[in-house]
Amino acid sequence: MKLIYTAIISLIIAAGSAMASEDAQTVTFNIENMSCATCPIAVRKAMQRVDGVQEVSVDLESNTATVTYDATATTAAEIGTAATDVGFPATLSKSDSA
Ligand SMILES: [Cu+2]
Repeated sequence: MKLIYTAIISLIIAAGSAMASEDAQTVTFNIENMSCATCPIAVRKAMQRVDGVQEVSVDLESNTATVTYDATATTAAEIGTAATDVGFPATLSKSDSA
């Protein structure tokens, strides 16, 4: 009886940690070189290829990209590099670089 009890408790703990494992974080990048309407699409695609990236929204008007990612899977630096590598140098916006 005690064994079953322990098994049930471990199951609950496992389920709880699976839910908490998505350590979502949102950062904003300043993006250079965006000159037309298709540039944001290229930036978005490059960033979304990075494992752990959940959401990318690129704004051509303000030359920024807002990215939500799983901090246990990737880093802001890696996401910025992905955009830089396809020709759009990305730097973390000042308010996020703390
Ligand atoms: Cu373009």
